[in-house]
Amino acid sequence: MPVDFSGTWNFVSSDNFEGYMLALGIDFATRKIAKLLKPKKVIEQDGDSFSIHTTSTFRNYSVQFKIGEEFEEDNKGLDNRKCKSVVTWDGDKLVCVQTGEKKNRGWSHWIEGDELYLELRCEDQVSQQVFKRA
Ligand code: VL7
Repeated sequence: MPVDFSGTWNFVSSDNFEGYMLALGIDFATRKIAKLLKPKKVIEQDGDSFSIHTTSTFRNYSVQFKIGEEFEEDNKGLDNRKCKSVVTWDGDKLVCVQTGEKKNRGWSHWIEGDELYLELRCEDQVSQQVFKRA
């Protein structure tokens, strides 16, 4: 049985989100707002199908995918760059590779106890976010 990421997850903490946003070329004003946000994640997992909704008081972002199936991602409201994304399992970790203009771009999700971890990667920057089950 694979891990079940389904549920509502509330923001706990993050580190180096600023470095990640700088690597993505996010402007100063947007970064100042974005770093204060405490986003919520709602994840629906049905077999190999996932939807991840990230919501905040400033911007929302949603993505749907099936494990192993490449999809076009537009990152609308984030850096607005398009990339080809694919999500696979690495053991109990969900690993997304986002191929496009930015090197080494992607993210991973995993669960430890009642906490959801998100590692965001872009170029030489790594940011980690922690969420707790609502
Ligand atoms: C993670 C933000 C910075 C622009 C607004 C910030 C709004 C709330 O990749 C993500 O999640 C994955 C894994 O769960 C699924 O899509 C979204 C947020 C990355 C990048 C760009 C700052 C402006 C944050 C939507």
